[in-house]
Amino acid sequence: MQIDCSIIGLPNVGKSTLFSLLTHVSAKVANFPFCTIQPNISIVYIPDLRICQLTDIFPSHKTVHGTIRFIDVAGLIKGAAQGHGMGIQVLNHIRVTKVLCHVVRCFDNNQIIHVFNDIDPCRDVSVVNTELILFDIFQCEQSICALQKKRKIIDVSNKQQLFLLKKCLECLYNGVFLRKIQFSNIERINIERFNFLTIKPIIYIANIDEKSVINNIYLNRLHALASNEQAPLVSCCAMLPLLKNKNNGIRVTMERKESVLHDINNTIFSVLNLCTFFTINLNVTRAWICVIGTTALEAAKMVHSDFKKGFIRVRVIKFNDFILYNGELGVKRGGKIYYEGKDYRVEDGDILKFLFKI
Ligand SMILES: Nc1nc2c(ncn2[C@@H]2O[C@H](COP(=O)(O)OP(=O)(O)O)[C@@H](O)[C@H]2O)c(=O)[nH]1
Ligand SMILES: [Mg+2]
Repeated sequence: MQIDCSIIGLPNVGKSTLFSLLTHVSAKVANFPFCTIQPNISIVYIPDLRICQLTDIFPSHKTVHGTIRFIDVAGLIKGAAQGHGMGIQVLNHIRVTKVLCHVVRCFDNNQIIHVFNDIDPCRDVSVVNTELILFDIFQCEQSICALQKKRKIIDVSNKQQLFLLKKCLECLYNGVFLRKIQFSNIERINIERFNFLTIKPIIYIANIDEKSVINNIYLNRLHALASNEQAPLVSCCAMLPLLKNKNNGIRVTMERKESVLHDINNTIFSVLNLCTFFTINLNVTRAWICVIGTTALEAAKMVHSDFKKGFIRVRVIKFNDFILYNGELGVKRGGKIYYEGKDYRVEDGDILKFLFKI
């Protein structure tokens, strides 16, 4: 499953700096708004120590980790939803992503331009969030119009769509993010195709300065806002300082980079409700990312379309059993191999083998 994550926020808050930190791809960074014009896109591997533990016991030629694709876009300003400052292009780019990482400036530095000339994270968040809502209102109104034009050939499903869109529009007019609304399962499936922005989970990323890690008043304010919205907040220093001692300094910087990536990855997993299952054979040990609750049949399709077509059953070994019993043979002797049907719900750490007929 492809996980696309966009990095959004006001201009000049450190989005591209964070993107470079996460992806090791050097994006253009400069101290002026709209330095980023075309989106920067890069895929990063999700480090999962369990893969090493598996290959220690059962070596394979190659290992494949799960991935996340990060998309760093131009900054959003007031009026973006009406097209100011490439707003429409930016908002359209983020429509196709699954989660929004919203970078908020939480550091003082007179040398770094702020579009409003002062630091106020809650105001900054509100400016960007307003544009997200306005863009959704625009999309929603357009979709309602298009459906109403089809009125003469209206069928039950169109009626349902119309009802659903009107429900969304009312919430948006009241400034309510669509992710706050309780939708039925059917409504959730129907609404997916509209790619609304405010239905996507948001992760706030406080870009703090090394000097103000402790007692950062901006961070405290942002914390209050995020917990009020029940949105996760990750704090990091997007621009890691170059440390004095050359060798030791590089190591510490790498560790910090990994810890930022780790925090953001974990938060993405949590907001998107994701888990990892594994497949092992002599050629490759591979981690697969799926939504918690994915059935064995859907998981089979992810691995190979033939596995779904000819699905018979799935052999499940729990990761902890694999380690405890030192591999497949031990697990077998310990009676810890399970065979499940197509409706089995995959759990985090499952090692799956699909049995299928051609
Ligand atoms: N002091 C400090 N400066 C930063 C930090 N993050 C970014 N900057 C600087 O802020 C300016 C804008 O950064 P950039 O990543 O291009 O911002 P973007 O427009 O949001 O992509 C650049 O001069 C960066 O060097 C940070 O954590 N601390
Ligand atoms: Mg940028």
